[in-house]
Amino acid sequence: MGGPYWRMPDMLRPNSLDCYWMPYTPNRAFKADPRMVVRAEGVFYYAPDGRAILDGSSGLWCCAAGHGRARIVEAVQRAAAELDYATSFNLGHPIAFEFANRLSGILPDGLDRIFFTNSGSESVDTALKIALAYHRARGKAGKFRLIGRERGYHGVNFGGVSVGGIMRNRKPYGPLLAGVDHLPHTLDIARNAFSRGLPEHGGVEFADALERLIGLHDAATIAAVIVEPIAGSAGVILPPKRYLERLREICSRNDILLIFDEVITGFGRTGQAFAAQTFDVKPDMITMAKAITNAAVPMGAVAVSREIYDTMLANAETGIELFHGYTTSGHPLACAAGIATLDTFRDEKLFERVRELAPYWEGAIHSLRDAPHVIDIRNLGLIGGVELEPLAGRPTVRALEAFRKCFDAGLLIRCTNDILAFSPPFIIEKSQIDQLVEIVRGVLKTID
Ligand code: PXG
Repeated sequence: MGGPYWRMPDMLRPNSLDCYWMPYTPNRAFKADPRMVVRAEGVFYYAPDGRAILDGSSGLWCCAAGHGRARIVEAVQRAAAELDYATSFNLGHPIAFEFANRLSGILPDGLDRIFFTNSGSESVDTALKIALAYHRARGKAGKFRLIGRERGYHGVNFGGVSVGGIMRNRKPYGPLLAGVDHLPHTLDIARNAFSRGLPEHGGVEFADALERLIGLHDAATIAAVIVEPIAGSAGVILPPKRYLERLREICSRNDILLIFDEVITGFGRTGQAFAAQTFDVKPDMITMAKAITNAAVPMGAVAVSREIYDTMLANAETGIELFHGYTTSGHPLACAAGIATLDTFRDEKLFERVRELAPYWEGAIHSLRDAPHVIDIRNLGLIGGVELEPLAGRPTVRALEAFRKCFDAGLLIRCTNDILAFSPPFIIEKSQIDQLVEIVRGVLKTID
């Protein structure tokens, strides 16, 4: 075994890989042939041997402003020295209020009450609980049902897995939450392959599946629908035209809350701060995480409509209106990182940059259409998905092989099923987009 990991200086190399149980990783295979990074700056990671690896996935849809941003680093350092920690239960610290105020400034109008969490998974479970508690506060405790979507990913906690629609995330964990149902996913390669931006076909008909679920369960039992405006983890699945608008209409007509899970699409990825703005559809809650702090410190949040917040407060006769919260909700270091991240997005006009780069990105990624194995390409903002024909009888193998070979060729991407997913930092240059596409093209030519 002579890979880069084994060439690390002894001082840098951990003495054993055994103790760390890595998440979402085949641990045995990984530890036999580890891939490591030891540093990051701008759009590059650096391997132990000093090799630069172009970050085609912003870490994991996280580091939208690029890596190692001095302003964020310094803000976190200052915050750590000033107030390392304070609880938010019945005690305030100014920076949490300040960050919530700043977030409200980039959210859709009226979605400006912010609950802080530490991850996307916690944001999702928080939003689902708020939905149930809100209906109860209005005297509608019978609205308990939660509707997700096939192929949806809403994190790994029990609520999120229950409304999620990825079988392997659900199967080991028993019956999950009761009272959950799922909409069909919106991927329709037969009709929409190689769409640029939003697909043309199926929007209204996919959304109308919600009418059927209402027919089955009765709207009086349904609390909320949760969807990712663009499904990320399942492999970049875009909403066909009119889909989100139609879901909004049906939810409003039936007194059902609509939750957008914007853990991936939030913070400029689609060219506006939130996909709700890009698509001009206003949900009742937005969940977020990842790029909220450029992932420099873990954090998540739920933006809640005033109507929900005011109703909860008005109906809590005395005392606490929401029995929910985390020890590290509104952590000072995370809030400091978040404010510095918003400053960076604003001062470097990074959301505008996404809008400017998007047409170039679209052209570049769609140039892979003729590469071997490619059966669909999907894009929006600075998001791209390239779907490969699965190897006969061996699904996922081909994309995993592409992922490994891209890494060896100096490019980090994501793969899921047989889909390659791309989400580069917003500071990527056009020449680096070309480099990314050429590495993928080269790799696709070499795999079976
Ligand atoms: N919702 C959505 C839409 C997500 O994409 C989560 C919730 C959960 O966030 P946390 O912070 O709890 O992980 C996510 C996470 C991938 C990939 O390969 C994406 C995520 C996680 C792991 C892999 O695209 N997104």
